[in-house]
Amino acid sequence: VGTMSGTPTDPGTLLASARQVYAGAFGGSAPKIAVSAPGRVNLIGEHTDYNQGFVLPMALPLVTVMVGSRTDDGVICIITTSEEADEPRAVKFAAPREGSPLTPGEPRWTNYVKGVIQHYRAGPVPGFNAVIASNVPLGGGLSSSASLEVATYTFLQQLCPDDGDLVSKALVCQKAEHTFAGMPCGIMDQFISVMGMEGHALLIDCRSLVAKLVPLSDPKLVVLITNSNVRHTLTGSEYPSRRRKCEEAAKILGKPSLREVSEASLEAAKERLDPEMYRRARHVIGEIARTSRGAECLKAGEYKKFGRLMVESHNSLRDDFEVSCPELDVLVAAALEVDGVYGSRMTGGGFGGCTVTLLEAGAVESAIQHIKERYSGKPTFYLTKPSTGAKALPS
Ligand code: GAF
Repeated sequence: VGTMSGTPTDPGTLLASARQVYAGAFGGSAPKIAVSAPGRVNLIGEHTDYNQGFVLPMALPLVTVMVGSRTDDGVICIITTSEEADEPRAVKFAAPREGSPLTPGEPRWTNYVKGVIQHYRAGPVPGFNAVIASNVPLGGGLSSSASLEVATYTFLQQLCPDDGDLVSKALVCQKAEHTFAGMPCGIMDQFISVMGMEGHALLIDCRSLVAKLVPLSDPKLVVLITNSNVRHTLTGSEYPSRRRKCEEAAKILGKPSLREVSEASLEAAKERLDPEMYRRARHVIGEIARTSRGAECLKAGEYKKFGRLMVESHNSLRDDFEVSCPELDVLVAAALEVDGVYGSRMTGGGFGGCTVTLLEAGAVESAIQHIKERYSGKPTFYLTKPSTGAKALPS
């Protein structure tokens, strides 16, 4: 990961600092368990996962790490080193038992952890002490929450092993987000954080939950992430209301999901949907088609074609799905003015966060320079490579 305006802590340093905080807080001892789980960037396929469609994300070298050890007192004690987390940053609570489940509450950052503990499949979870550290920007649209959930699950697997089924692991983490964070997200973020593969993006079919590897390791190609540093809150009403509209549209069209609706049948049924619902459905149906075409283009090395699909995706998210914002639009427009840029779009849920730009390696410096000149805010840049999913680290 490289950046022109503030280098994120490298994973080794992150781990070392988590270990140090652990030793300071827990009597000088070394943690017996260490795990990491990545954030993600989605190349194309936005707001399609909860419509049973396709998505094409890759795991990032930005990660959440969790270190810790089992205790015998049935008490869970967790510290986060994140300065952006709400207070308090150290919490203690009893491990869940039959009749006394964990419940969501304050501070909010603990809900992602508690939700996973509560829904863990191979419980009962014993007491433990742990420290969490992350270099995934919080609320930046790069799945800091999914990386926290998946790190927690991976940590629990070291404490009390489960059967290792990766799809169920992603589903439990998604359930934690639904029930403890109140965010009715799709499966993309947890899935890629669990299953990411170095050198590959994943074309995930969110209906069958089967993923195909899409190689992405051409040294002439760069994936540049630009953080607008404008915050979004997806737990607000916008995300759930988009999701509801899509589900209502599918229902009116007599289908289980918008995945089952073709562009032609949407046009034929246009009069049966209110105009807003029609535009939302048009985005989703077009985006699902763009995503499977996009995967083919990447495989064939047709970067210009892929770039055009990225731009179509952005325009559709801006105009039909209405989840972009002026800052993201400026970042995309600026990137597209640079020679050697194939395509650019907002990535993630929207309303702030990041853009993703695909470009020739030789164009990176001029792209960053130009975007900085055009954007009135303070962007952060990440040059990223598709990375590995969650894993246990040597302790
Ligand atoms: C957020 C959600 F968590 C994902 O499930 C997905 O819907 C995404 O927004 C939009 O594509 O990251």
